[in-house]
Amino acid sequence: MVKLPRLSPAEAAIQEKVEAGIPLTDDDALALYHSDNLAYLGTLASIVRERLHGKVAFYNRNFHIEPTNICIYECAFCSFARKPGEEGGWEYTPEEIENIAAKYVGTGVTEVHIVGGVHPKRGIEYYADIIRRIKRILPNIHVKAFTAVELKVMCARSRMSYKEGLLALREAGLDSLPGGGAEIFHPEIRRQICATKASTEEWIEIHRTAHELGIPSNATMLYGHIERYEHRVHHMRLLRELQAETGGFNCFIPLKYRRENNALSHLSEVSIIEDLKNYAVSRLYLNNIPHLKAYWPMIGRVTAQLSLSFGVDDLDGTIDDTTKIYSMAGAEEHPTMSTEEIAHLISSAGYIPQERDSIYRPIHPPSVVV
Ligand code: V47
Ligand code: SF4
Repeated sequence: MVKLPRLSPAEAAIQEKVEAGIPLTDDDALALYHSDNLAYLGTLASIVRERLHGKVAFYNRNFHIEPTNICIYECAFCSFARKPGEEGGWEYTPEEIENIAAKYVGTGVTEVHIVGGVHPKRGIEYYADIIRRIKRILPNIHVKAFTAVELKVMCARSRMSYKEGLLALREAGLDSLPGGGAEIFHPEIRRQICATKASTEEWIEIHRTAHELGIPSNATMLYGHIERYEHRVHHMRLLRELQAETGGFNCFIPLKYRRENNALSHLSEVSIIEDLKNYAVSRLYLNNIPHLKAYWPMIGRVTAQLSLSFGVDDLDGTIDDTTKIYSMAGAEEHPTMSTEEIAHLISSAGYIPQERDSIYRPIHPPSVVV
């Protein structure tokens, strides 16, 4: 008879903490990252996931607008950005953005996610105008817009503090902030992959300011490039600390580095095993962030399904997800999934599909696809 591996005393001690709801230490998180026992990681992460959300897996109906890919920065992992005048660049006019929004009238979408390059000339007034135009066309839409990286530059351009800039955008209809631009907070890595854009301290300060104004936000982590496990744990520690202070994060989204068409293309992408391990450790360590999201257009449908058994409770990316950030970096070319398809993907993995709004309130009873 094959002998199943027994848990080491260290693994058993972590399990006891997880069962008792005791927050894990940085060393615990590192030990989990170094574990090769995927079944153990999935089982532990599922204890937390099911304590918080049972067998429910959320999804929402959103669409993306990327107003421009013109960017003043040159992040080493980015396949999306172009310099002004460079081939492949785009800058939508406000009217073109209105036309994009108009396509979604009557479709049942509840959220628009707006994120793009950091344009050299556009300030808060420009982006506030865009939000107002979208809300005139889709009055009930939730506007989740602008990373801290974009916000830092638009506030500076308009000579506003973060608070003034966020208040002006909220006045125009901004509802929450997406989690992008966080990448890896540790200075040793940030210096190498995105030295010049918003620093760790600035990213944290912008999210803190948003939370203090009652604007919720998400947080991301770009993993699987030159960082080590220690850097991921440091990244999540800063997020856990800010969450303990403000409670303003809705969800955490690990973003897997994709290698095509960027300055880090010589690196290989990490395996599915690493993806699942990373979801599990994130769920276990970030005990105070309620939701863990998998962005399926980037990892593919199969890994997204598996991720539900490694701590993930939320799958992002429905309707026709036109985002180019990932398709330009090697992810699925045209990532579209209908609401029926995403609900089926969830139920066939043994979970209960639940459509949500942007602050995780259920929209219909579970499993009802309207
Ligand atoms: O900050 C850029 C990442 C982010 C690559 O808040 C890459 O709900 C992988 O933040 N390989 C922007 N990732 C997108 C983002 C996001 C996505 C989905 C949902 C939410 C949310 C936020 O995209 C950037 C960067 O970390 N990114 N290039 C790449 N080659
Ligand atoms: Fe610009 Fe964002 Fe790309 Fe960095 S990741 S170069 S800030 S678009």
